[in-house]
Amino acid sequence: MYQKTLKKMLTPSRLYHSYCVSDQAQHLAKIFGANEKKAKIAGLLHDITKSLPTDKQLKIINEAGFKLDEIQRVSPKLLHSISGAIYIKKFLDIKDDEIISAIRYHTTAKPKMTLLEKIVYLADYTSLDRKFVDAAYMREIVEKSLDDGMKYGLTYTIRDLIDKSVAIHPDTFLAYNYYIK
Ligand code: DGI
Ligand code: FE
Ligand code: FE
Repeated sequence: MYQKTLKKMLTPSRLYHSYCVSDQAQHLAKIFGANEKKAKIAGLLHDITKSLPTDKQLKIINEAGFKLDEIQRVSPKLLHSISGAIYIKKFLDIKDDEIISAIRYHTTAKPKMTLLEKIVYLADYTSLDRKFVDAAYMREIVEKSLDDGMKYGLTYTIRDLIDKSVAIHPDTFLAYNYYIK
């Protein structure tokens, strides 16, 4: 599914990551009773524009009439979730708003996420290709509770962003405030 597009769009390591996230998203969908097919597709396509240079991503975003906010304009890593959501709708003819939204918010997260949005966000952290120290521990948390997983993932992300001295997007800290409760 979407193999040609994925191979054309992604570097080999990003392609491998996408397959791993797809598997993990399907696994989590099975545990939590979400739509497994949608989870599989959203996982597969979540980073579809990640290997594109920034100028190409900006072109996709601008042509769709999407206005970037102040933080998005200075944070290249935030662009691929926006350009990815536009890309799958425009070029892959995906009409499912749940899949589109799961890709749109897979990097920052946001408050009150849907089951599929949480699954894609967390599959991205807990896929088998993730080797960071906490990945195995986080895999255990996530299989018990997606909301505990969100709390853990957002805490980890915000710490990491502070360590790197980069801007924290409002969606990220609003999600953090929502899920630490
Ligand atoms: O695309 P992946 O690498 O698989 O994972 P991702 O989509 O979660 O992207 C992670 C990157 O996004 C990581 O370098 C941190 C960055 N990021 C996440 N939230 C924010 C952010 N960067 C900024 N500047 N602000 C955020 O709120
Ligand atoms: Fe990503
Ligand atoms: Fe990813």
